[in-house]
Amino acid sequence: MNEQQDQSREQPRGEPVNFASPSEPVNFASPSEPVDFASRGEPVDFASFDELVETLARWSGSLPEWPPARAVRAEWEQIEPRLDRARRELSRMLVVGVIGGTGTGKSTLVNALAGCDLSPAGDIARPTTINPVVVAARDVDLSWLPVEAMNARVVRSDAAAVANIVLVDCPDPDTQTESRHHGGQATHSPARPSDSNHNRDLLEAVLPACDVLLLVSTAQKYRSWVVAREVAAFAPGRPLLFVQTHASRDPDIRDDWRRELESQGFVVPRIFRLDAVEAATRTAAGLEPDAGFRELVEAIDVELVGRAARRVRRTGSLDLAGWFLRQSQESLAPLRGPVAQLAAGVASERTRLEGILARSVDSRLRASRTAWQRILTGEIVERWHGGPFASFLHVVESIIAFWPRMRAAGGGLITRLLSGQPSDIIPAGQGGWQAVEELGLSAAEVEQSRSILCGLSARARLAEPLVGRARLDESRVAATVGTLLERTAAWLSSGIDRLVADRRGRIDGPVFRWVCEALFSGLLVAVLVRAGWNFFVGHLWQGRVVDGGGFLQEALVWVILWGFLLRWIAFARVRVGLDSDIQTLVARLPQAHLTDPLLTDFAGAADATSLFIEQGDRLSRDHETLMSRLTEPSGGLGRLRGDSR
Ligand SMILES: Nc1nc2c(ncn2[C@@H]2O[C@H](COP(=O)(O)OP(=O)(O)OP(=O)(O)O)[C@@H](O)[C@H]2O)c(=O)[nH]1
Ligand SMILES: [Mg+2]
Repeated sequence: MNEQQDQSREQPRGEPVNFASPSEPVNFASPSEPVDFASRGEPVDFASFDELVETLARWSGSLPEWPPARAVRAEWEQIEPRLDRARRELSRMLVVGVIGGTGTGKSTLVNALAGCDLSPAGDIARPTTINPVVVAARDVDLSWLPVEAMNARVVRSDAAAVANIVLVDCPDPDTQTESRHHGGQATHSPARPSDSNHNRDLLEAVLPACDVLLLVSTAQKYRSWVVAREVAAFAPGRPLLFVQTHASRDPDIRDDWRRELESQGFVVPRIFRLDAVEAATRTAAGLEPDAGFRELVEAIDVELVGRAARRVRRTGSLDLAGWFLRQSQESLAPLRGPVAQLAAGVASERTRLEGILARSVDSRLRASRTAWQRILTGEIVERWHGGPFASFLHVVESIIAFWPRMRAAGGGLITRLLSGQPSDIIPAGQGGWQAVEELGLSAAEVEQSRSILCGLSARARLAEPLVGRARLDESRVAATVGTLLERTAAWLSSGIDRLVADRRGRIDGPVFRWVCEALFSGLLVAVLVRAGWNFFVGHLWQGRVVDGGGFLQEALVWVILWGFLLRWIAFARVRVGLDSDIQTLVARLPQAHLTDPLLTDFAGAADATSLFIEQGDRLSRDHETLMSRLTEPSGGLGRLRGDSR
């Protein structure tokens, strides 16, 4: 028998008209829902709850590689079917499981509620109830209840108290094994719950089918029967009723019991106190029930029947989701510190490696004076055309271009970039650490950072595949170094371009250019005028002997020297402040996150785990908001808050 046929059972007798039709597909977000809730003044939008459930499902499965997140997922997989079932069976009548220590009067109470002796009760043998007894109204179809799996006996009752609920008289999980072990003899042994206990299995079959748990205890049993131990696993999301029996015989222990329960994490708004034997007697005699029993019957009617049943399920679902969130938060709590430390560790190791890279780049750039000179002069000369000084510069440039270029061939990344060679070529056989040695990033430096982060990861329970090892294997070294080089080259070449463009702008103005041209041309004109004067005035007019090519040679030397002086002044202007510009360029290096590929696995893991924890916090807040919008379900129903004090 399975639980899915609940949609097709009969409408119970005396069912209030507002009870939703069983065949109606029920969903928290269905349009009919808000009407029901609005009428009760409960402003919870259950579409929001559906959304929360969906987000919880997504969140719990979002980081399966992280063991703590996997544990959260495993917990969710236990919870989800119950939430789903509660949603599908929103309008089905509630199953109330009566549980408690042996001899506390569970069967007597069930009989009192059922109005006749349906479940054997007494003192002849302990425990009296061996198998669960299911009490339901005569016309209620129980095909949805896993009676066989529960090993239960079904009995029918016409009593009003059980007209709209299904009662299950559960055997005491503490004792059944012991009694069976002793051949069913009446032994009142203080057996302890254990996983080998057959009754735990039985309870595990019965309790999942129960929507509400009715805890029965007595003045003698309420301390020794540790409710949390037996029921805690099933209590989340299940409203609870607490009943002290034997009222005619025992003192009132409700205050003390409440404290006991509260210390176990239960919310206990109310404890009923009644005498089941007396109640049964009065019912049989057709007398008015006494106050305690009447209050319980009324509470069942008000809190568990009709619309209240729907509310119980909804509240229970919300409670269950909250319980799951609290459990998750609790299990993630010890990891908050380590995850934050890992994130901080990634940041500090990143800064350390960036510092190493920045220092190397800085010293390399400063040391490459010749290369800077060449790149800057090359840039300027390329742009200067059409004047005698420009022509002089071009001639000088083409003469000196050979030697330094040849020397610059090969070399490291910075040398290649400054000599205008393509930066994207990693020389053959240099895929390993030696390719980035020039940048100061040796295998030892990187391994030092990675081993620190490995330690922090282990504390945050992060391992492969989320994070790698301290020492990268060859293929990863090649890939990482390749990416690092690529990024550094791209960043450096754009930085160098910007720097060069900036410096070029200082002398590229027409005024400076024309001043240089004028000064250079001035000497040329002076030489020509002097030569013309010598020839025309000195030789032809005054009859002096022409001094041949000597003057021209001398003039040429002066022109060249003057040209070089002007060239030096022009380039000096470009060079002034180069060091501080390099410093500015290098200061921007951290923003480029160039060393990220070296620690990318740790950074990714720290981000993913922090995000997982943050999302859990956000979901808890969302849940709290939903809970705060839900008015307390009732004055009588307790619940497991989850955090025992
Ligand atoms: N005076 C008094 N006696 C009660 C009350 N409830 C139960 N008893 C008696 O306590 C004894 C045990 O009651 P049961 O109902 O069999 O207890 P149980 O919890 O079902 O016990 P198990 O089936 O063994 O788990 C019986 O003799 C009952 O008559 C009560 O409220 N008042
Ligand atoms: Mg019993």
